Parts: sequence; C-alpha cells; structure tokens
Amino acid sequence: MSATQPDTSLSRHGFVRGQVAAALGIAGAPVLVRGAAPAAGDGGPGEKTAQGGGAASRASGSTVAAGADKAGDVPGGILSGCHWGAFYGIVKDGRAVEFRPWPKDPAPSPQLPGVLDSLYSPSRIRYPMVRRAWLEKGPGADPAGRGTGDFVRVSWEKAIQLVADELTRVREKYGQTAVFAGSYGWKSPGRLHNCQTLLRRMLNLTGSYTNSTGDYSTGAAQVILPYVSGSLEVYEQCTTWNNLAEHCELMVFWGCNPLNTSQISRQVADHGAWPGVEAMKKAGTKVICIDPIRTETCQALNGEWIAPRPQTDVALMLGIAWVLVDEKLYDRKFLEKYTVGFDRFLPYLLGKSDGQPKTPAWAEGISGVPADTIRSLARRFAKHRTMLALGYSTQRQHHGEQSHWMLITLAAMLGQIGLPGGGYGLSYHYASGGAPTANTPILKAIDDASGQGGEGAAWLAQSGAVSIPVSRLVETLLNPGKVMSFNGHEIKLPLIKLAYWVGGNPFAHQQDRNQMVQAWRRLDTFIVHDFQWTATARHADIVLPATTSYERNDIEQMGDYAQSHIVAMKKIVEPLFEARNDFDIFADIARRLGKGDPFTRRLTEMEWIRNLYEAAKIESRAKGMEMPVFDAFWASNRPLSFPIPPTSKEFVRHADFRADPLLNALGTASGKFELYSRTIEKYGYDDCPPHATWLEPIERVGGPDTKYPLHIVSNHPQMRLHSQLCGTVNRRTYEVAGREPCWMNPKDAAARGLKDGEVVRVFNQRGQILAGLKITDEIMPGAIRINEGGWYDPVNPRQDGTLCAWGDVNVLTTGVATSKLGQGNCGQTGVAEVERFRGSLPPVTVFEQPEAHRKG
Ligand SMILES: Nc1nc2c(c(=O)[nH]1)N[C@H]1C(S)=C(S)[C@@H](COP(=O)(O)OP(=O)(O)OC[C@H]3O[C@@H](n4cnc5c(=O)[nH]c(N)nc54)[C@H](O)[C@@H]3O)O[C@H]1N2
Ligand SMILES: Nc1nc2c(c(=O)[nH]1)N[C@H]1C(S)=C(S)[C@@H](COP(=O)(O)OP(=O)(O)OC[C@H]3O[C@@H](n4cnc5c(=O)[nH]c(N)nc54)[C@H](O)[C@@H]3O)O[C@H]1N2
Ligand SMILES: [Mo]
Repeated sequence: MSATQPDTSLSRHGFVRGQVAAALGIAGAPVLVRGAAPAAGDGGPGEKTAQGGGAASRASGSTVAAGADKAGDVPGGILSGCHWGAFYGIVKDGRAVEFRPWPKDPAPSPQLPGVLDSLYSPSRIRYPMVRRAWLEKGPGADPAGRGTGDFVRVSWEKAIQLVADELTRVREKYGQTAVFAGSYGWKSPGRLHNCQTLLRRMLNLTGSYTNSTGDYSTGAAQVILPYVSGSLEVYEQCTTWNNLAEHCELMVFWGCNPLNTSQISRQVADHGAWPGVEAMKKAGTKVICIDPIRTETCQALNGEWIAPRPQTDVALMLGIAWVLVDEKLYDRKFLEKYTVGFDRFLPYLLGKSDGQPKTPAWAEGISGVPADTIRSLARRFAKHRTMLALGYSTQRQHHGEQSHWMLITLAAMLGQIGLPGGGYGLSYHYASGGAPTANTPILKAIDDASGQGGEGAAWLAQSGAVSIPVSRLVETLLNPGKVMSFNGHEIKLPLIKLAYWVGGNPFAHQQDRNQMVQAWRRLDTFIVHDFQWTATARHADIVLPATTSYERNDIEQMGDYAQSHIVAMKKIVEPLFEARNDFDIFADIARRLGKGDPFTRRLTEMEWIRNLYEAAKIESRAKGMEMPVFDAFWASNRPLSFPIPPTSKEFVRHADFRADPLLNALGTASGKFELYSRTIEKYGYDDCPPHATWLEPIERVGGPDTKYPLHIVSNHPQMRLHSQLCGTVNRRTYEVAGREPCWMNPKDAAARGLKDGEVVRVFNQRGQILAGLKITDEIMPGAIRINEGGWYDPVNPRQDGTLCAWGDVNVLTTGVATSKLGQGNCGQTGVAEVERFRGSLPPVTVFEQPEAHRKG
C-alpha cells in the first residue's frame, strides 16, 4: 500500500459488538430525525435527515436502560465527536496533541490527523478582518479586489458593529430579501452550535432574509423521487447489510463507493458500512461495480468492474431494460400490482414513441459498454437476488433526475423491491445507510425561530422569507427579477445585496468558478465566519474567526441511520487566538439589534446542552428506556448506547409496501411506484419528461457537439470532507508536485506524452487550473479525476479566467441546473483537455494567512 493510498483493508477493524439490550426484543419504532419532511426539495433548513428502518413491526415494549459502553472503552482523554466519528482528545500543556478514535469505532477515519490540525494549521483564521477597500470606502467598493488578501485587522467590538449596521442598512435600503442567508454547507455537527440555525435565528429575530432550498448532494433526486416513490428516498434507510449478507446474491454498486463516502456522517459518523461490507465479503456475495473508477469498495470486495462513459448510465439502464422485455425476463405481476405507468414507458423503451428502440447496440453506442455485456447484465440481474445500490454522482449531472428514476424503473421491472436482499438502495454509500437503526430518542436542537411561531420551515413561511434552489445563487445574483421554474411552480428571483455565510464554502462547492466570481461582484457585502482561511473567507468583506467544535461543548447523535449513541462533544482546548463561538457572535449581533435575550434565552452553553439532553431523556421513557441523569452521562466520558431491535437488524426497504400495498401505500399520487407521472406531465418541462428518459447532457465525452475529449470526474475526496481539511497536514498524503492530483489513464497520458508526477494545465472554455498528474489504470480511459473541494487559488484575482494554482475542479465544471424540475447542481458535468504546464510555475499561496500573499 503506497503512502498516498489510505488503508482500505477491512481486517484492521473489529466489529461493533452487540449493544446493551440488542437481544431483549425491543420493538423498533420508526425513527424520524428532525426535518425529515417528505416534501420535495427541503429537508428542513439545511438539515440532513434519515428515516429509520425498524418500522416493519411493533412488538411489546419491554423496559431497558440505555447503557453507556462498558469500562475499558475509554482510552483517556476528552470525549468528543465530529463528522469523522467519535474520538478522545489528548491534551498536553493546553495543546491537543492527538485525536484518538473511540475504541469501538469499527473503522476510524484516516482523516482524523487533519481534524486535529484544523485547530493549529497555518490556515487558521485568527482575528476579525475587514477588506481594506470595504472598510475605507464603504460597501460595494472595489468588488474586483475580493480575493487579493488586502485585509485590515479590527477589534471584535468594531466587527460586530459593522455587521449589525450593514444588515440594517441593506434591509432598509433594498428590503429584507436583499439579505441572503441560504448559507449552505457542511458546518460541524452539534445540536447547539449549529452555525446555520444560529444565523437564521439571529436574522429571524431581527427581520427576514432570502433562504435556500435543497442541497448540493441530491438536488435532482430529492425533488423527483417524491413523485416516483413518494418520499425523498435518498436519505432513507436501506435494506440492512445484515440482510444483504444473508439474502443478496448479486450486489451492484452503481456509482456508489461506501468505503470512501461513509467515512463521514452529517452527525457523528458510526462507520457501520465497514462491518456491513465485511459481512458481505464473508458471505461471498458476487459484486459488480459500475463506475469510471475502480473504487475502494470494488477493490475490497474483488468486484467486477464495468466502466461506462460517464453520464451515460441512463442509456445503459435502458439497454438492460430492453433486454428484460425482449427476453421476457421482467416481472409483469410486480409491475401490475405495485406500479403505474409502465404502459406509457414501454413504447418509449421499444422505440414506438420516438423511433429508437433502446437496444443493447444503441446503449453500447452511447455508453461504450459492449452490447454483450449489457445482455449478460440483464440476465444476471433477473436470475439472481439483486440489489441495485446507486450513489449520488449520477444525479449531480445535467438531467440528473433521470438516473434515479430509471434505476427505480429497472428495479420495478426486476420485481425484487421489498424482498430480502433485493430491490434498490439509494444510501448505502452515505453515512452508513444500511447499518441497523437503534431505538433512540431524538435529540432536540436549538431552533431558528426562538419560540416566535413554530420551528424551521413553518416559521420561515410565516416570516415571509423567499427561498431559491440552493445551487441557483449565481443565477439569482446575475438575474434579479427573472422568473424561474422550479418543481411545478415559479419563483421570482430576488435582488441580493448582502450574503452571509457560515459553515459552508461556496468558493469550493459552487460550479463554474469564473462565472461565480463575476456574479459575486454584484454584492455590496459578503460576510463569512469560519475557522479556516478558505477561498470563501478570502473573498469576503468581513471575516469573523469562529471556534472549531473542539473549542466548545455540544451534544450530538451518532450515525445518521444507525442512531446508535448520544455523544458528548466536549471542549478539548480553549479557543485559539481571538476565535469565538458562532453562538456568541450572533448573540452579540442580536443584542446590538435589540434582540439579545430572545436569542440566548439567557441560557448558558451548558444549560442549553442539559435541556436538550433532558428532553431526550423524557422521550426515552416513552420508548421504555431510562437514560442516566445528565451529570452522570457527561461525567462518564463515553458515548451512550441504545439498543438495536432485532426487527431493525433485518429491515427490508419497502417490505411493508410489498406485503400490503393498500395499507402501506407509498406517498405518490397513486400510492404506487410511478414509472410515469401525470403531475410531471402537467408541468410540461422540456428537460424533464414524464417518464425516465435518456436526454443528451449539455456536454459529455462522445456527445454530439462536445469540444473537449476528457470527462472530469470530481469525486468526494478520501482525505477531506469536501474542502474541509484541505488546509491541513492531510494534504501531504495526496498532493502531487504540491498540487491537487489529477488522475489519468496510461493510454490518455501516452497519447499526450505526459509523465506521472508532473504539473499539468487542465482547461476548457470556462477556465484553467494546475494539477499534479497521477497516472493510474484505476481510472477508465477518456476520464480524468480531480476531487471536489480543492481550495481555489487564483493567481491574479482581478483577471478574468485566471489560472488556479492549487487545482479547484469547480473552475472547470458547468453551472447549469439539472432541469427545471430539480434545479440541482451539475458538479459531475464537464469535459476538459490536459497538457503539460509550460512557463514559470506560480506558487500555491492559499494555505497561509492571506496578508502573507497579497495579490494584485
Ligand atoms: N464539482 C463538484 N462540486 C461539488 C460536489 C461534487 O461532487 N462535484 N459535491 C457537492 C456536495 S454533495 C456538497 S455537500 C458540497 C459541499 O460544500 P460545503 O459543505 O460548502 O463544503 P465544506 O468544505 O464542507 O465547507 C464547510 C465549511 O464550514 C466550515 N465550518 C465547519 N464548522 C463550522 C462552524 O462551526 N462554524 C463556522 N462558522 N464554520 C464552520 C468549514 O471550515 C468549511 O470551510 O459541495 C458540492 N460541490
Ligand atoms: N471521504 C468523504 N466522504 C464523503 C464526502 C467527502 O467529501 N469525503 N462527502 C459526503 C457528501 S456531502 C455526499 S453528498 C456524499 C457523496 O456521495 P456520492 O455522490 O455518491 O460520491 P461521489 O464520490 O461523487 O461519487 C460516487 C461514485 O460515483 C462515480 N461516478 C462519477 N460519475 C459517474 C457516472 O457518470 N456514472 C457512474 N456509474 N459512476 C460515476 C465516482 O467515480 C464515485 O466512485 O459523500 C459523503 N461522504
Ligand atoms: Mo453532499
């Protein structure tokens, strides 16, 4: 194993041992995390959600004490938790020296050293800073100077005053909706220090703002799936790994790589995918991986690797479906009983409605997968108990709605939905979907309404806030007043003059960076809190230094699906430099605007945490459990575990619907899977027809008028969480020639005369970046891989289309929306060319204090 390849072997990890009362037969009540609204588009303000498994049966409620894990599991140090898992902070002389994984973590994330380093790295934000031109000449001054690093340090008092005054000015001059607080991103977990909730709480108390809807992860799928299967689906529990090991004969990981992406959870990660994959390996389940990359999961399970041209999965699925019909391998009874609309889809499949039968030969022409392979896939899917596990990447593409709809159409034709080990699963790769759900009380969280009229979305509606689809801010900034179609209704895009960002990194997550830089110039003011000098912070007018989770106290649940423990997220060290908690920053701003007490409710940090715990304790009684008193929980220094009901271990997605489709009807218009949607038909969108359809993306390798030869795969990184930890020591494990790596197949490298380890220029009509070349046959020919989240490092921020010195892939990706239905982002759509970089190599300057590298 080379130094740049994190250990993906399974043997190093023990299994999660049986939890306290696993054997006691506690019934699995359905677990619903806050904000798990089945409504399309928004899982509550910024909150990822999971719906638990266990709903299949409800047995007698025997009583059990939820228990702390046994002694000997505490390695010394201070218990805390983060997206990467639970850990103990080891402190020497006031400095954290090690983040040691919780001993019961079945697969500690190799990223933990970077998590520790995010406290101390040279890219830590130390003091409140204001951009000089903004400070001296006022809001909107020299917007092209953003990103040049010309900041002035100010006192906290001055900073708070500037923010409060500017909010008031913009609201008075342009109206409430001119303040944008959609503030999307992967803020740290914690039920109290949720910076995005806190931002909205402050703004709700003092007025209103424009919000955002949906997320970057599943922008397309989460909008279309409620029409198809009646729920968000992408954040819901899958048939458990347990059940798969026993019943699944053929596991298909379709653009789905749990051994990378389940490293993290929205809450504190449980890593249940590792024992899950281990069980599958032991069971000897046959595995197929359909992916441009031979992934960690494919390697660990010795999977058969099939690499279609990226963005052509719908065509491939259609080819398979055509064979199922041609060879009469599809399940008519299932289609009749559990679905509607197959009769409207079939003429399209057979080419009767558009003149093009979706034969294997046709699918080969588009996807590059040989027709024989397509035929064989169809036969094998039909013959064996098959689970189709689809990741999110294929819907983060132009017309991304279609891949998830087509996959469900295919699964319905196979007729195994709701059977043990078969059907489809849309979150095996995400936060360890498929790990069984414990019987847990749900921790409450601080809300964004402060008791002024209900929680979250309801309050927002009352306060009159406008919401735009989350990936459409650039379009909004460039086109105020334009009417946008979105999911069956129309939105008039508001005029935005101030953007306020906490817990997110739009200068990493948004596509088409150069277009975005232009759009941002329309803003008078951009305010950012972070603890790292990200490109977003560097492009701000006012930058406020926030604490990390490791400098404050909080509480959180473990495992978005597993919900296995409640974890104390304890303060490990005192805040560094002048960093302050987002909570305290917003409390001060609210105070200045006359709303200090409603914001804090005069409760201290520990009082808030105690209250949240107490509420869960009461809820746990209703579930037949008794949690320890708060002080005992906090002092135990251990995660508090909850029992996993046996029914939950054997959970099979949609088994209840299959057993009784009337009583357990799906949430669709017909109560069944909709392979044709009359509602979508009524919308009449040209880019989202009423049944799953192959639609040419705006660009792709082999596309009719595509200019560049290489597809850009922008995967989620092994050693970062998006852009998080790019500023840390983790970089040393993967950088190539001091840049973000760009993977390339040896054939493509040979054709260009390129050598492993050299600096290349990757470019297209939208922009150009530098990267370090890694030549490997783990990527298919015709595709390059540059992970998302590399920090944007413009060589000359004032110059249009300037080179990025580190390698931010979103300089190259397209900013168009998936369709009028989803309006999701297309981070996985983009083609480029690669050449050797000639000329003098610009230094990478983005990982140090910006003053050290003032530009332009
Ligand atoms: N090309 C391409 N682009 C993509 C994707 C892709 O696949 N391809 N994936 C997309 C997806 S799925 C996502 S989810 C997005 C991710 O985009 P983001 O979620 O915006 O990315 P992160 O790097 O996680 O940014 C989180 C930021 O919050 C900061 N932060 C963490 N905790 C706190 C806190 O307590 N307080 C404050 N004030 N700040 C905090 C971190 O330091 C970091 O800068 O990217 C999207 N972009
Ligand atoms: N380590 C780590 N884990 C993470 C994250 C992270 O940043 N780092 N981010 C988290 C978040 S917010 C999210 S939303 C999820 C994202 O989860 P996903 O969106 O599923 O993750 P990706 O890495 O973008 O893509 C998954 C797989 O799809 C493949 N793929 C790309 N394009 C295509 C295609 O056209 N066809 C096919 N068949 N396959 C394709 C990729 O090669 C990759 O192996 O991950 C989460 N987990
Ligand atoms: Mo995501």
